Amino acid sequence: MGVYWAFLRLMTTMTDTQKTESVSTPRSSQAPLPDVKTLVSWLGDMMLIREFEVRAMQAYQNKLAGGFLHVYNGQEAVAVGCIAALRPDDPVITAYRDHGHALARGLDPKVGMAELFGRIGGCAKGKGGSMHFFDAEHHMYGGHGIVGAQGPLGAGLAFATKYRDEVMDGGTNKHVTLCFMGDGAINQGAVHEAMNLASVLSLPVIFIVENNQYAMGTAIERCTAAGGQICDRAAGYDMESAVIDGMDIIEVYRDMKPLVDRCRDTSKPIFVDMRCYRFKGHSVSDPRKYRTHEEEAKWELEDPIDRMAAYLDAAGHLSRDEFKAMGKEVCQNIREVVEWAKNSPEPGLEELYHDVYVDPWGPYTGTSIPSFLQKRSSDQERGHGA
Ligand SMILES: Cc1ncc(C[n+]2csc(CCOP(=O)(O)OP(=O)(O)O)c2C)c(N)n1
Ligand SMILES: [Mg+2]
Repeated sequence: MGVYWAFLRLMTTMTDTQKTESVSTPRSSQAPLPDVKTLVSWLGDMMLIREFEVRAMQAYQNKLAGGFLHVYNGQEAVAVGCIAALRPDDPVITAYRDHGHALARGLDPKVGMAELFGRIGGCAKGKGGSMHFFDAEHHMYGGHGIVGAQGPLGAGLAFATKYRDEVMDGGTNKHVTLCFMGDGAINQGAVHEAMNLASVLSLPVIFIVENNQYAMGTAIERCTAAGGQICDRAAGYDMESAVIDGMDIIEVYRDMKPLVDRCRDTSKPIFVDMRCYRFKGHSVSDPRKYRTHEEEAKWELEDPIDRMAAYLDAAGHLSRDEFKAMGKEVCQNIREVVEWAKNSPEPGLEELYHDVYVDPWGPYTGTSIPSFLQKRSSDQERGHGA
């Protein structure tokens, strides 16, 4: 959070093309803001996600975390602002850059960090890692590593809630599903099938493209036809769409809330082009040679945490000293999170085949059961298994 006042400068230096505005949500229909306490809590949530990611990267370099690691630095306003527009029981699903969404949804950061470290205390008992954060209690349905895979799943979640709400609960309840994806996912066939089905079946789902302008090292204009106007694709599915400035949590919330409310009321899908930028590489091992330092520096001036802190300060809601104190508290919190995760044991070998199929052996009929599991398997066959 180096450039605290940067956004004020940015306001005077941004060109018209860099500014985004909602296509289908006129300013007059923006939602009013909640109370100050809630606004400050959004800032705290974004700071928590940022610090979680900073410590996750350190842990990765120290070999405490393995596999892949895709951090969310720069995009915090998207997850926190969108999820603030939901009810706690609305489903959320996303891709592999998923830590921010899970934390914004209420996942205990200790449990998230333990998942990164491959420990039993993790949300998937350490077996999923960074790309597979899952928290059914908070209606966070992953964490998906296949680009675009969450598109059909998001439509399916919306179908499930609609069926339950309308058929089983007699229309007394209505849910909205948020299906986040990267800009790289919009060229996946499965996403288009899901959008078509969502429109045809009138499903209450909002497809939110976190348009950070790169799919791994490939810039959107190099791999996506008409990449500057991806909302045009929504028109092909007779779907309402909006462009939102994803670097400003106030804008995210004020634009998203009416969309969420409308989706809940009408049970019609919506498509959002959420303009944002990831501050770090695609994954931690990405040297970022496909973009310039100047470009990165320009976008860092839009840091969503600094912008929110400056907004609260200018409005007289949070002084700079109070902001610093919040930062210290978050750092201390995440230090404890890392210690907790380190102290969580690794899962035992017997966990290897658990939670894969409902029946632990699934369709397995072969003879190559690992020796350490042979006793357990024969116990199960005799009906003594867990
Ligand atoms: C179907 C499929 N193809 C390719 C990959 C390899 N891959 C992993 S991430 C990625 C880029 C996705 O970029 P984007 O959707 O913009 O998400 P971001 O990383 O920017 O959040 C690719 C091509 C994959 N995981 N799945
Ligand atoms: Mg991207």
